[in-house]
Amino acid sequence: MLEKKDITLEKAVLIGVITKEQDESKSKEYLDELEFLTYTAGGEVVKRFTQKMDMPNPKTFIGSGKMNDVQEFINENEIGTAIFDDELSPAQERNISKILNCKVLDRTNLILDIFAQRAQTSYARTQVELAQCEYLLPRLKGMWTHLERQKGGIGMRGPGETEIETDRRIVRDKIALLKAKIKTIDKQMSVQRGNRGQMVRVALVGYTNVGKSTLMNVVSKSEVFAENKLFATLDTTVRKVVIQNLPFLMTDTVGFIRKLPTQLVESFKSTLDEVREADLLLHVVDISHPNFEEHIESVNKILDEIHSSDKPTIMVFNKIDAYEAEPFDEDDLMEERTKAHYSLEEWRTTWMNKIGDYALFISALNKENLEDFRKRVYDEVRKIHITRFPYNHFLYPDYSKEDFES
Ligand SMILES: Nc1nc2c(ncn2[C@@H]2O[C@H](COP(=O)(O)OP(=O)(O)OP(=O)(O)O)[C@@H](O)[C@H]2O)c(=O)[nH]1
Ligand SMILES: [Mg+2]
Repeated sequence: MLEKKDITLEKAVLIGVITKEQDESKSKEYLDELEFLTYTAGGEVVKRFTQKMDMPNPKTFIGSGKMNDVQEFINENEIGTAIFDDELSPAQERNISKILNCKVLDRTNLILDIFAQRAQTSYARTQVELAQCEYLLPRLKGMWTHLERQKGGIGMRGPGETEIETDRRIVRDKIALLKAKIKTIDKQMSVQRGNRGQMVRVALVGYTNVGKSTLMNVVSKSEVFAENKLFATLDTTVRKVVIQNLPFLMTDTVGFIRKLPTQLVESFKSTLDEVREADLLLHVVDISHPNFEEHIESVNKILDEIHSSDKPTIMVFNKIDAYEAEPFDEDDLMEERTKAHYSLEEWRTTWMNKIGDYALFISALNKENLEDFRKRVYDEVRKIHITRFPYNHFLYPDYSKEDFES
């Protein structure tokens, strides 16, 4: 049901709003991300529409004038998909689909769809399917009357594809079934985790596409799939890593994103257990991304939701090779100097300085500063290790560069 299909790029338009909380540049950044999500899902963005308003219209998200523009454009250019940069309420989705007469998706839809495409193992598939069913349930009413479900493509993969006639009861039964299935797998996984003994567990966490898997591969010499698309990783990989004789476990897991659908956080609960049960977090950040500070906030918010925000955490600022400050013209008196103009050195003196030792600056791709990285991780893992195995203390001296060749 969740087959990955060859798809030609589907033409889509994006629709976002500019509000008091979300100024023009924020709105642009969000739409950039939405475009990246669309591309990852197999779509091509032909045009973006934005509207300034105090808050989204409760009936149709944007106003009727703007909606006319969108409708005209869609008709003239044979666009099949309109994607809204927020979660639409079931009523909004219905109203808009009636007006536009094309496939209407929101951010949540898109993320769920990418997860469905990317799920490799039956466990990940089951988790995604559960999230999709939960998203679908409140939206069933009248959903298929004006649109044939057979249109396929983005947002249409997954449950429901063969179940146009489904009523809520069937979906509810399915949810119960999927939950039971997940519970069984959870038990097995939890036993597996228990079998790993008392080894120190380190989890890579971070926004999607920041380089977690790349770092995992460099450090553990493994071959986890990494690529320049969102949500390359859905299944958790655990590897034994040894730094200077000190063994520990490193986990690479699913990336986070702004407004990660709650259904997904819920159903990926056990995947996220790897994070919850970790002794040390490596919070990887793509410092070359203009929005990296907001990414950190989103990740922290999700860590908080899964009760993991008080763990020892090393912030790993990755992609320093790609960092570029916006050029600043000192003579242009109209231009105000902002964070976007900071050099990496300046960044280091900001709040990053306050976390001191717990901030690292690396390039996983170019293998820059990896020695620092190994040393910091070694020190931190060692601290935890010797509380668990006090008699092993003498085995692991302070990390020194000379002794360490690998
Ligand atoms: N320039 C640069 N690119 C990097 C660096 N590290 C990773 N990348 C690239 O960033 C992209 C994403 O890398 P991944 O390792 O797949 O990122 P991830 O955090 O595992 O992503 P998800 O699994 O999607 O959450 C890939 O194209 C990598 O080659 C780096 O240090 N510098
Ligand atoms: Mg990954």
